[in-house]
Amino acid sequence: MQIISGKVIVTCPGRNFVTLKLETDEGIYGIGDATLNGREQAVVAYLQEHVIPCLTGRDPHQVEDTWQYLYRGAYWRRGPVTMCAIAAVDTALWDIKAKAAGLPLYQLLGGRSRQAVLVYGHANGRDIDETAEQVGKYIDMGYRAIRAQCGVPGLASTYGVAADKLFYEPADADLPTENTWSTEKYLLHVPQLFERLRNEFGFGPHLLHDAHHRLTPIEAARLGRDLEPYRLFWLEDSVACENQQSFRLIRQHTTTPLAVGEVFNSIYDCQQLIAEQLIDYIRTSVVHAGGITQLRRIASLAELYHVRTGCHGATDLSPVCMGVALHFDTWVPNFGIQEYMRHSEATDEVFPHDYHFADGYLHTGETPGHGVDIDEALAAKYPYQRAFLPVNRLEDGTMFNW
Ligand code: EZ4
Ligand code: CO
Repeated sequence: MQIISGKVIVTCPGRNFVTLKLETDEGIYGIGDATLNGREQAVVAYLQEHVIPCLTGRDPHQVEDTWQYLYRGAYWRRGPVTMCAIAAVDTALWDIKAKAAGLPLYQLLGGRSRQAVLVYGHANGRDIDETAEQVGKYIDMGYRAIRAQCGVPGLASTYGVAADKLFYEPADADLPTENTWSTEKYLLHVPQLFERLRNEFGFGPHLLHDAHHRLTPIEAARLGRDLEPYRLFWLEDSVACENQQSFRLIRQHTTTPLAVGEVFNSIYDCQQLIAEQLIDYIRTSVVHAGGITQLRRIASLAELYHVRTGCHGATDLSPVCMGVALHFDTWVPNFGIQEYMRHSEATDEVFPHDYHFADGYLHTGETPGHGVDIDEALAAKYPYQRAFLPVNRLEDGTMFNW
């Protein structure tokens, strides 16, 4: 079999998605997600100018060799743009291999390790009452795990909280929206949210929280300690993690489980975090961490150190990424949980897929390949619309982490 063409499809059914489609001389094609939120066109150019021309004529079955070719062959290693592009190729090749074998992808990875994939949804509200109401709705929908985010008194907007709708979509403007932040106000408020949620819903449902890289290590240690009575499933992205040593200090002070890694693109981004057992969950995703080929290496490293997986699954990761993640989750021995924000109806129509939600779990399908396709005619009806993630400033105007 030979790869005969590669095509990049950009579509915006409510938000932007970049998809790679690789075709072979035997009529089998593969699909990969290449979406990098707010930086979509950089990956498009990387694929079109620097990757696709090198793929024509290659044997699609050589997934590992192609990964190494694109990673080592660029000379310039790592980085989100590069690794998204490599992920898209890798995913499309795994799709082709599984279709050629007539098997769902999880069978090629090692087969089924569990019946279904535990997922968590996002509850958010402008205040504690509204967040509690949303958590109740998720419980009613059957969710067993829920991430809770809440507006902070005195701040006009907070990460994770929708302004006018309950469906949260942060990449919301043609130029970056400006938000304001106060760590002091936030740290006082969050424990009150979880006190309320445990009082109202008990300790049955798993509760999670995302600090979105906004704390220093000692602030994260404080928050982790304050949240201990409420037994979180995890505290996510407490500090920005370019410096992996930061987690040593947090770890010394709290038993709240720690998760990080949605922005990581390399196994080296989490090498120390994992090997020193500084975290409990690694959040790397198929699309942002170089595809199945690197993600399973990360998971295997993590398994040695009691670290479990918790793949990123926000709406900016397309249904293609979600479908592949579910095959990975169905197989990976050290599975923890999968993030699952529902895509809009328009998005689900553009990307027909065979996974489904029931009773708090996502179930992967049995279609050969990863089970997600793209309707190109429908995709063409939704042209690209530039959209940025917000930026964040402290109350005195200092540029901060969003
Ligand atoms: O802000 O995916 O855990 N989920 C998150 C997401 C991220 C977006 C960024 O593109 O933190 O909401
Ligand atoms: Co997050």
